[in-house]
Amino acid sequence: MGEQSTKEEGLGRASGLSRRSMLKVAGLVGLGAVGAGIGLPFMKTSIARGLEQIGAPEGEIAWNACLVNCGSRCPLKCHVVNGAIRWISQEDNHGSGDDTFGQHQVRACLRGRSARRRVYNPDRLKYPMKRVGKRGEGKFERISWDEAIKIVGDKLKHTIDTYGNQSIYYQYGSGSTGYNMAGRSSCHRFLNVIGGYLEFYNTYSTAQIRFALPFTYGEGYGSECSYTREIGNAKLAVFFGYNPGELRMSGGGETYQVNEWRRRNKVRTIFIDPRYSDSMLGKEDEWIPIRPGTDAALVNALAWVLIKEDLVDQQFLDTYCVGYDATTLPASAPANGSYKDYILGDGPDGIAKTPEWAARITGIPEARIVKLAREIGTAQPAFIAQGWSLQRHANGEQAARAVCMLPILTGNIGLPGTNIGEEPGSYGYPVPKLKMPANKVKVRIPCFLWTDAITRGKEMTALADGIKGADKLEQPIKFLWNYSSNTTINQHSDIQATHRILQDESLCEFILVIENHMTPTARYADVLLPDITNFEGSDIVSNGYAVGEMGGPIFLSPAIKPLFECKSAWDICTLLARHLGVEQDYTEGKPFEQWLQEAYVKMREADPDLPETLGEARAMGMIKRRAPQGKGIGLSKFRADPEANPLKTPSGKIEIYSERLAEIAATWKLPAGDVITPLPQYVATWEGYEDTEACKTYPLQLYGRHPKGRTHSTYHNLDVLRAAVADAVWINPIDAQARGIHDGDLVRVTSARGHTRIKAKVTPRIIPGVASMEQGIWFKFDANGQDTEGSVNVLTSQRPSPLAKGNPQHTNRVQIEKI
Ligand SMILES: Nc1nc2c(c(=O)[nH]1)N[C@H]1C(S)=C(S)[C@@H](COP(=O)(O)OP(=O)(O)OC[C@H]3O[C@@H](n4cnc5c(=O)[nH]c(N)nc54)[C@H](O)[C@@H]3O)O[C@H]1N2
Ligand SMILES: Nc1nc2c(c(=O)[nH]1)N[C@H]1C(S)=C(S)[C@@H](COP(=O)(O)OP(=O)(O)OC[C@H]3O[C@@H](n4cnc5c(=O)[nH]c(N)nc54)[C@H](O)[C@@H]3O)O[C@H]1N2
Ligand code: SF4
Ligand SMILES: [Mo]
Repeated sequence: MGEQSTKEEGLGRASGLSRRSMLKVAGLVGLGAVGAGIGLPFMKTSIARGLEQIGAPEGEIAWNACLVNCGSRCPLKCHVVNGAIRWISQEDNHGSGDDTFGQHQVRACLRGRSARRRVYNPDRLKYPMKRVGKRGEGKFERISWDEAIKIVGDKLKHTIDTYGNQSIYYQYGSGSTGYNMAGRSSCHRFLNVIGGYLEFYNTYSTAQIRFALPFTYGEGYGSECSYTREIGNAKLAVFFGYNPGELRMSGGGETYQVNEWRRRNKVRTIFIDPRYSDSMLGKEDEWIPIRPGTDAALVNALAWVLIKEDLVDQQFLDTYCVGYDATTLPASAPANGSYKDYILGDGPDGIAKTPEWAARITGIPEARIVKLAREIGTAQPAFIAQGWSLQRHANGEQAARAVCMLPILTGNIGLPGTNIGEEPGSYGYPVPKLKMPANKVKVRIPCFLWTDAITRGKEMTALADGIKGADKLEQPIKFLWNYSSNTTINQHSDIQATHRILQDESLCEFILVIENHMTPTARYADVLLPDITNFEGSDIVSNGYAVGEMGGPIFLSPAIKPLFECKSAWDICTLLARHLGVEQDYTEGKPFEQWLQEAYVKMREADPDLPETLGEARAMGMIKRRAPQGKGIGLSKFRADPEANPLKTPSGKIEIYSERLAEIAATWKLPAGDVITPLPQYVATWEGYEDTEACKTYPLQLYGRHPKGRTHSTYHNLDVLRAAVADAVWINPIDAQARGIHDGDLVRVTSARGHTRIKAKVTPRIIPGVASMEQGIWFKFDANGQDTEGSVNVLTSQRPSPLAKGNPQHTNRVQIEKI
């Protein structure tokens, strides 16, 4: 029984899937009799064993990994038969099958296990191509590699000669995040060799939170998030929009660890989310539904109760923080400008942030707010965390800082069982990177503002548009380099607006796309180059960023030869460098394999227990390494001795009131309605819950969350995954009934930007007044230029958030009607 229950649990934890769905993903559905025949043994064993039992040959083994940006990085064991990947199984502790918690198997989820279907996909790009129709039409003509390299190389030279290197933009892309030396590093190295390129800062993932929290905790705060194991030392865990069950699905990832620590130590856990997510599914102690974009209002009222009931840790606030009350308020702040003044109604707005005040905004009953405050104020220690959805809103910077006020007010920082309010931290095993010449272009743009940098580049300034490294941009983007990214249209906001910008060839003159598949972005390429998949290449990669304390290097080797005429990014860049006369500078005379061998030597110097040769390491796949002891409690050194270990804030302390933000608020040029405040205040925004004007036409709030069946748009074109995880817009029965919508009906979702159609999922798992759909669906226009597929980004806005100039893609107001 013991073994059986572990394995059963193991299957669940790795996939979040029912046994039937697992069979489906493994391609076994339809094999009725065989499937039934393996019933009992299957329960005891893994999917890999299940396959063995129906006679799938073991084949040659080549280790690779799933390199998407889900935060995990699962090793994938490729079983190669006659030169083709026949099936994929998982990390199994080098065949031992050991699954002891802490040394558990890093099992791939449904996506990684289907990766073979990405490799052999009908959408796979086979040859270099040049565009013959209009951008977006998808009309291409096959060309030779020689011609492709000449077109791209000449265009690069022309762009540099005419506009300068600053007009070459390398687009954000998370398609093969895991690559360490291959992939995007090769592209960056090449672009630096030819004189540099316009870089972005921020990411679509964490623009607002990573920009905002340094004002509170100082630069580099990210390494101060507590590992998931601290949940096991807590009495209470409170999660804001944190959904590891759907987002960190690897067997080695956060969801298993969070659940295991909670279960072992019976940690009371409260989830705050507009949606009853899979992270709960009966395992939560409580679900507190909240209106999107209003978490900061909830925090304000919790603070009000904590202050009124004397549940704040005054000593912590006096010793470690700036700006809680008059005692530590900086001299430059207004006399009534402290956090306590703001909460109690003594600040400039004169509003007491009572539970009654917050109940109206958040939709959470007053009594429940009071109870939650008391729980947080009395449970010592409490582990407070937030996912990244709160910050992907128009007031995301404010929300992210606000949630951190809960551990700060209660002194739940720097001690076992606590966390600083961000997502849990993760150990990153250090892996050498590809040697990188400096980028001579010093100016950078926020990654979300690339469309602006095409249309009005020369107008963009540091004070209005967050340009860094210079006061303004000298040139608009003229050459767009897209590698491993669907952000040139599908993943960026307002697809119709982006389409119009890209169609005008006088603006951005050239779009290079290096891809595996004919994606929506690929359809906009001027030249489209077919990349190998990682299953056709090599690299040494580290674990992902959401793996708790268990990491380690993974050694990728080619399972198969490059398909068709596909080439690696390294090879493409070598050819381009040759065309431009800088091959020696690029390669330094070394083939890619030699760069890897040299990197491995360095790795062994740092970690002598690694196998002697890279070949041996490759045969092992992943080599697990736990985080060194003494890591994993956020701000523990600061807590122990704040004088000796000051934070990297101007005061060296936790800045509840930030003088730097006060200065930014006074000097930056912000559009009407945009607000930056020195305190972590709640701010109502355009298309937020309190936007009564937008509410007249668009009564529902809507956000596009991250889907289980895809990582963004990657894996979209796999029929088995689309069948296993059906896309739909979630709508509450109250809202559905008012619109005559039944479960499964086709509906039209309309925002001020455009509309799309999708099936409705009528469910009480989402609160009234709010709708949610999975982002990442590949859009397709009908004859009227409207999307037919259910892509959320025809609904989202290109207006950036005030401080980070990040993507507020979760802030939308829509109407939903039955078609
Ligand atoms: N399966 C899968 N995993 C992924 C990804 C994927 O596409 N698919 N993407 C990966 C990437 S790149 C990233 S950046 C991360 C993204 O991680 P997140 O940004 O954390 O993910 P989201 O899906 O946006 O939202 C997480 C949860 O927050 C809730 N939520 C939305 N708005 C609010 C709000 O205003 N307040 C509160 N309290 N809750 C809210 C949603 O209902 C959802 O349950 O996930 C990674 N993991
Ligand atoms: N509305 C809305 N929009 C969002 C979000 C949201 O929550 N809501 N989330 C945002 C977030 S957090 C992110 S990170 C972005 C993600 O947006 P992207 O970074 O664009 O990620 P993907 O959509 O997964 O696209 C990655 C592309 O890389 C390709 N690819 C994969 N492997 C390889 C490879 O080895 N070589 C090459 N050349 N290509 C490869 C895939 O085929 C795919 O087309 O989306 C953002 N967009
Ligand atoms: S998508 Fe993430 S969890 Fe799933 S197999 Fe890939 S790396 Fe692992
Ligand atoms: Mo992301």
